[in-house]
Amino acid sequence: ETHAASAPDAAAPAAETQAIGEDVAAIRDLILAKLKYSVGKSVTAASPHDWFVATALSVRDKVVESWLSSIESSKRTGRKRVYYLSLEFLIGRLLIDALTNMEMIDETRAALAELGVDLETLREVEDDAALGNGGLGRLAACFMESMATLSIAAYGYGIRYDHGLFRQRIKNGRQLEYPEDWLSFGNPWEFQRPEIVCPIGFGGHIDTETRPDGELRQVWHPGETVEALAYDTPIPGWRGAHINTLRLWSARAVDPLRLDQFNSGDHIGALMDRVRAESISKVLYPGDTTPAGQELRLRQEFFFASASLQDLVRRHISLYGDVRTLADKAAIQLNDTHPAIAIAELMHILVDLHDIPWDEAWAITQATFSYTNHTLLPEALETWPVPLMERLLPRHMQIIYLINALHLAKVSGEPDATGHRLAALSLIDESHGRRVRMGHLAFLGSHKVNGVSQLHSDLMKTTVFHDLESIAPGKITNKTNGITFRRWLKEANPALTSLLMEVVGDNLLDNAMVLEKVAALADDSSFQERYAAIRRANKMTLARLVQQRIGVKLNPDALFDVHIKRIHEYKRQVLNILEAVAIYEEIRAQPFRDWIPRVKIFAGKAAASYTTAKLIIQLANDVGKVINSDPALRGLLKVVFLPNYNVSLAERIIPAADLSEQISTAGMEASGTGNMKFALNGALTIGTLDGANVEIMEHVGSPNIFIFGLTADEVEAKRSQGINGQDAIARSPKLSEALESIASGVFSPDEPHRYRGLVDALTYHDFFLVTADFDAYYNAQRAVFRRWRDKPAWWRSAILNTAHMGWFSSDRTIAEYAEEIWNVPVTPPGRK
Ligand code: NBG
Repeated sequence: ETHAASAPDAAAPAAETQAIGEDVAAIRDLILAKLKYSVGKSVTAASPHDWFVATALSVRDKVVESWLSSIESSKRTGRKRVYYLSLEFLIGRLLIDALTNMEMIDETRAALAELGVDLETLREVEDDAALGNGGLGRLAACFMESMATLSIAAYGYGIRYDHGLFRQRIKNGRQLEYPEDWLSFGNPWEFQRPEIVCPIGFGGHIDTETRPDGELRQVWHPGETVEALAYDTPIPGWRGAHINTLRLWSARAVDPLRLDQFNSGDHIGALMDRVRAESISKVLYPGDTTPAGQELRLRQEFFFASASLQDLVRRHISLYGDVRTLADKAAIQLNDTHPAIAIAELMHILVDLHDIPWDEAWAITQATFSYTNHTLLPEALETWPVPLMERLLPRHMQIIYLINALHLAKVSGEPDATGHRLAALSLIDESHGRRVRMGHLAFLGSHKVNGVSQLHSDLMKTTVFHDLESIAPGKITNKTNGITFRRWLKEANPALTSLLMEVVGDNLLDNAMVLEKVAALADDSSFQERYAAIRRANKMTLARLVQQRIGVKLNPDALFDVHIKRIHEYKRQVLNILEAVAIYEEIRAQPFRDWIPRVKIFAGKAAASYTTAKLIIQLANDVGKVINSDPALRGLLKVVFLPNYNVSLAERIIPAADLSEQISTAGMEASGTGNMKFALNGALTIGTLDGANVEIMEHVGSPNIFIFGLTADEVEAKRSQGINGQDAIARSPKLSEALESIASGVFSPDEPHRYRGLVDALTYHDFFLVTADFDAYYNAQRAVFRRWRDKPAWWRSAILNTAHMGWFSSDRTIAEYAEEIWNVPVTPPGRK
């Protein structure tokens, strides 16, 4: 059987220089060797997946060479290491990324072509590593790439989930969740490290022992032990000069099987311990609506925090001999509160296992840790019930109590120490049952705490961390998020990258600030034409994909208006759908006005238990179904929902977008990073003054972004007056009509009342202020139309967006963390 992947012009080897020709031949031979000896297939029998694995293994060899020397050199020079602890790494595919960063992509493409294989086909067969939910996980992946690019000796630590974020299917307009299975064909990028195994304890009891020096020591005897097994993935930085490690832990039972039980005939019972242990690394974000689900989530957090801490302390001691110098040689970044239990774990290691006095241990801990907050939404600020902590992690709960007692003792002497204030400062929330506040623990155990955009960092000081900030002024800093331009410009939009490099030079990916030079060409009509032609080609490609996936035909000359991200009420997909409905009715009423053909593109997943978000997905699909099949529209408006949004789909959609929807209720989106990817690729933003939109506006200039709606302050003021939407609806005929048609079943004739509840909520309890912002949004969309009609003005704005987005490179963000939080040097990339 043959499944050779096809190449368009396999027979025509490129006319390269001699050196490149030799490289191509060497790569070709290496791929052939990998196919034969590592995959075990012949050229005639190889499937596209086999070719993918062979190609991945061949570039991996180059990566490994550089990886081993990076590790050696960090050891030799005694460099301080950065440890990025994150429950999520939303990596996506790695083949094009590795080839790009190792600067082997053109040669590999040519080598494969000589073999009759198309690299683009191989790109598509790789499964996304979807070990994250959304922005937080993708940020971790961009940061890993930038830390390697800047030659920081960094490790990412996380969990190797057997099943990443669920696969989304849309059936009858509804989201269905299926398990994702990225490891089913193996993972050519990772190395299992069977020798690196950490025991992770849970439960049990604590004994008090007397140390030889007469001091007391607490000894934790866990009731249950699970093993954490390491898998390493090398992460190459740009130009491949430095390679870091992403170490992911997989859970394993200490005994794979109870042999006596198995032999006595209880075949399933004999495996119970194993199933229970392995469930820890089974799935990303297990549902936490049940107590069992909550417990599993806490087990995951402790499992990976403890394994990572044991591993990095062991490394430190083997290199430097003394755990007390940890803070000089290690910086640990907590990506949100998910790994915050690591603070108690380090105290346990220092105090209980290394006999370090408490105060000294606490000083080491604070100097080592720092914490990034990614949301102010109350439901996302983690707290754990005290009884659960006491049962699962009895010693860590004791440690948390002691941290809290010392902390409260310190503040209770102050004149303003009212009971109210102490309750707000306490690590234990006494108001909803007794719960441990993980954000407070992360704050107290860190020397720096940061938000992810200027607005968000400012709001942290006035809201959730108001009281803590007052006892530690200056601890909260801002580190506005960024994105890696290697993936989000070069890999996603190679044609645009080449055009830009013609203007700014080929060091664009070394120093993104050179993009500023492009601004000079914003009004140059021939440059505008070339820029626009690239967009058009990207839109054609996307239109083909949409046709393939959902059978809807798109007009590539229509305005592509794109809203892709997790589905959440605060992100206000509903506001966008309402505008679509309003325009739909207007076009039907006046079909021959000079309408601008437009395609609204939605994609995103809803949490499996989030009923309203799932209903919003259904609404988008229902509205699309009616609009797309209405002949009266003559194709002037299309609404499409692309299923199974992931990193790879984002890489296809973003370069084809004309308009980027960033329309969250102001004050609720901590930063956003999709907003940066779109603006870099030249989509204009329609958005609120929320998260990093504010800073994007400052960089691209307010004429080149469509800002509308209530500000964060106005949202707060408005909410305090009540969130009834009736007045706003009464004032806006377009809004009331759109709501009425949705509520009456125009888009759900099979079930006319499907959206009654949704519309009622907007009318009487509009917490996200959709109704309050509707008219402003509608008008901003009309301003978008006016700009679109003036093509030179549109392309000028688009080019200026690209030109001024250099600051949003994650290289800039990471350089700030390195200097102001981690205290480690950076080495900018450059030609070797
Ligand atoms: C998300 C925010 C985004 C932000 C990313 C990365 C969580 C908890 N937070 O606005 O919602 O861009 O983090 O910082 O996922």
